[in-house]
Amino acid sequence: MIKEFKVPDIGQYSNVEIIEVGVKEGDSIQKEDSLVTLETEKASMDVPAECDGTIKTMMVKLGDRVSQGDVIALVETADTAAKAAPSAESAPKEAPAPAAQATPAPTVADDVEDDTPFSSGNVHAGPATRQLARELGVDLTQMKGTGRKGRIITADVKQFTKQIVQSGGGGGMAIAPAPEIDFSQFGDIEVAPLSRIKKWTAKNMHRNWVSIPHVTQFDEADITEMEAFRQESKADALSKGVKLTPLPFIMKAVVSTLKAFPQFNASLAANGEDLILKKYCHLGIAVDTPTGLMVPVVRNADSKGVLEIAKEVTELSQKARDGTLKATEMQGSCFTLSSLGSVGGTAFTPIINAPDVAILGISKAQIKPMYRENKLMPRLMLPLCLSYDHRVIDGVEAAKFVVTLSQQLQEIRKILL
Ligand code: CAO
Repeated sequence: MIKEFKVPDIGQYSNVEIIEVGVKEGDSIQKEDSLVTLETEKASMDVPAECDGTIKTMMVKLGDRVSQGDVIALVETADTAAKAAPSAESAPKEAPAPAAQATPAPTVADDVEDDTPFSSGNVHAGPATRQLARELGVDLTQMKGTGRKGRIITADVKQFTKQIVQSGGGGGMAIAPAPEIDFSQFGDIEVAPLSRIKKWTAKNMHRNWVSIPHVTQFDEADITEMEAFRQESKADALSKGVKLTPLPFIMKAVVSTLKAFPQFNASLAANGEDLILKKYCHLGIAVDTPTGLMVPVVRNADSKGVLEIAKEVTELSQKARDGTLKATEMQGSCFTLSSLGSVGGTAFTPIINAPDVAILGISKAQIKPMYRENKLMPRLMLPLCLSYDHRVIDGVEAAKFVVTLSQQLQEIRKILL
């Protein structure tokens, strides 16, 4: 028997849009399977099947508008199918629904204690769950339902989203948790707890690494003249109690380059749509301490001279090592420098110190044969490694920044005089 499945009583609503069609012609359906989902301005609701059967003809499609009594589908009901197959061993279990039988109400309710299971394609979930998944941008087909009859409930959507956030990934590439390994099975071990600072650093580094698309641009600056100038100035500085390393010169060159590229002296707003350009220039300096990495901030580096900056870096790094830095002395950086120049290495890829949008890594300067004025000359070359936030800064801008910085370092006297 062919039966018309119609839009049931949907209260005061009429001309309601079909936002989802869960069945197609030829599908076998069971009583209460969702045929279509309707959406009013207040809620969405599934229209469930009145009884078991097979969809013969779909009378509606996605986007159509329907009202109470409109025919959704022509369905060959299960009892007819059984009658048409006399060889079938079992008789239909249910009597055919009389035409006058009340149509089941649409299922508006949802979530944990929803009594009405419904399905759409392969996904069993109610309207509120679907809406939540749409809002959070997660895919219902990737979830396992913990509701009755395996349906997906809002708690499943929240749990699934939480897992993605915690693993720092998404798009089907969520990071699997690291396996717990008993290393003592391979030999003697000792367990040393991480310092408070290292734990804090680990959290921030991980967040910055997974949330910022990093790219690192490399270059070398010829600091032969800068080094000569530093050697000339060293004794005088020392007489004033200041140890003059390359770092404060590099900081002055960075300040000058930031003036030319204000998008590097900036932070991405929390809305992800605005760039906050800073009129001040505070520089973060990565300092290695026995308990871990700290980043004190030299404020208003643009209004300070090399000696003043050198003195301040020495004082701040000493405080960091003594553990006497105040929280305020670690806040407000615009751009950070991380120098491994005293240690060695040719290059590295520093992690951005958010909310900065870039960080400059400095490796050890080395004398290299460079081609100048048609001949090879020994020059002191300083490796520069600029990691930048590719959401904010384009590759060309980063390359220009590093080239400019390199030129500023090459002609450092011009900046300082
Ligand atoms: N190339 C060659 N030599 C360099 C150099 C470079 N790029 N940078 C510094 N040096 C030399 C200095 O000139 C000094 O030698 P002299 O005494 O002969 O002049 C020596 O190395 C030691 O310098 P320093 O370390 O005392 O001073 P600094 O100004 O270079 O650095 C500070 C200060 C606080 C940045 C540093 O002590 C420090 O903690 N660095 C580690 C930062 C870090 O951990 N970064 C990684 C973070 S993870 O991204």
